[in-house]
Amino acid sequence: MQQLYDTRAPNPPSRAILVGVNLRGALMHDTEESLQELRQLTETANIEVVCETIQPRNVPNPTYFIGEGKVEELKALGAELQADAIIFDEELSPAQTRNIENTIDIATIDRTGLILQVFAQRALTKEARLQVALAQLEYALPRLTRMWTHLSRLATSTGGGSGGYLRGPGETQLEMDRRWIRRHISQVKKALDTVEKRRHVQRQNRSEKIKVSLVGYTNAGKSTLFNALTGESVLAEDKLFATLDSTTRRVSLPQNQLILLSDTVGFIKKLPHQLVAAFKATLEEVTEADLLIHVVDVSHPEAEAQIAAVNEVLEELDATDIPTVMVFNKIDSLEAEDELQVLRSRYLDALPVSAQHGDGIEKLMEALANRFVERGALLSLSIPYAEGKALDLLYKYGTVLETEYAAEFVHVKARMPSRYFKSVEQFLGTAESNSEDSFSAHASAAAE
Ligand SMILES: Nc1nc2c(ncn2[C@@H]2O[C@H](COP(=O)(O)OP(=O)(O)OP(=O)(O)O)[C@@H](O)[C@H]2O)c(=O)[nH]1
Ligand SMILES: [Mg+2]
Repeated sequence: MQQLYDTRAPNPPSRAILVGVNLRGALMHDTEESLQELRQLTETANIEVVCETIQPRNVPNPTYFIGEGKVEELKALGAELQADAIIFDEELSPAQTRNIENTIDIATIDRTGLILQVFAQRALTKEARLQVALAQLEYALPRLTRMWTHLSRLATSTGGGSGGYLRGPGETQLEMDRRWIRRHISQVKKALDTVEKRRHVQRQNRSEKIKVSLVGYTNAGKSTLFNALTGESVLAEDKLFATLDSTTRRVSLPQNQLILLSDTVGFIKKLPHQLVAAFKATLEEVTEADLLIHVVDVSHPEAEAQIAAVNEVLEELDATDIPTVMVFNKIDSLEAEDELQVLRSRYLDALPVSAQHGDGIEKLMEALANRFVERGALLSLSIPYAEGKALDLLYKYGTVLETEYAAEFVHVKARMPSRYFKSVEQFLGTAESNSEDSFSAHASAAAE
């Protein structure tokens, strides 16, 4: 069973040539930036980059994506530099991958395959490993190239010895491999189902609470900000996809509201759709949030393109309607304040912070608190001492503004979101203390 989600290739490559393609209409600068990110991904996968090359082309060559001459050039270069992988900054079709591999005789990996490798290496929990395994298998199904030969080896090891997985009559090796992958996909899905049911129960327990989720490009500083807001110490490091699992903690905001804050997996340009699909359960922290905090690394030269990439993934997740607070992180790394001007003019409400140094964190907390205050109606309540639970609920879901301990009652002024009214309604106080906007607010909030 262990192998079911142990998808790390037994002999990963160690020396790679990176290939970018500058297609007609694309800016060379963008191709270079993208290749730079591919380099970071490659290094994250513990593969050394021995050479980088960019080929300008009008359109992709259907057989090889790049030109035939370039393939020959790569073959010579690969031999000279002792490369054991060619990594393309594009999504190659299964046929293109096969054609290049057959000609060059070096493992050929595309951007999607590399991202999957990084995820496979970084997945720590059973759930993350199963999710990555599912994405890898879906990706492998139409390909079955060299990269996946370990899967066939795995087939014999999980298939119960030589008799466990025999080729059917007239079945080619390829068909057999495909059959094996399909069977494996359904096994992984089943195992994932079990893990996710447990997560679902956990989540149901939280359904009454205000959920806030950090989203953003990988390496933007989400985990660092999570730690700054919660006092936790989840892993934050200068690597792509340091976080694959989500972590949720309670955070108490300045006006006493409690929220549940989640840190989760980062996004990247051209995030493989197999991964988005496989990580659906983990990403529910995002899709079911009441509010998103979009963390941007404003010291990154590609900050704006990264915002767009994050928005694209949010669209794919159908999460664009969730209210979002934009946070400009790493302001300590800016060389000049005016570097921010363009972004600032585009995102007027964005909050500048340095998650690492703590600048702007208090303001962010206040901004979050104000958002949730707005959502509640103002109430005056008189709660008998025996009904302490109602007071707990106010502290938990609402904002307690004033308390006065009298002989028989605690008189409380608080704001409470409409969905929790029912739980405290019976303690609504006198007409005098409700003379502010409470009843009308109550009525309009209840009608939401
Ligand atoms: N200078 C500076 N560096 C920061 C700041 N916030 C985070 N970092 C650094 O940025 C790197 C990435 O931070 P993480 O918090 O791991 O980023 P993440 O968004 O969680 O990244 P993934 O989990 O990989 O998607 C780390 O090296 C942090 O120390 C900041 O405010 N200023
Ligand atoms: Mg992280």
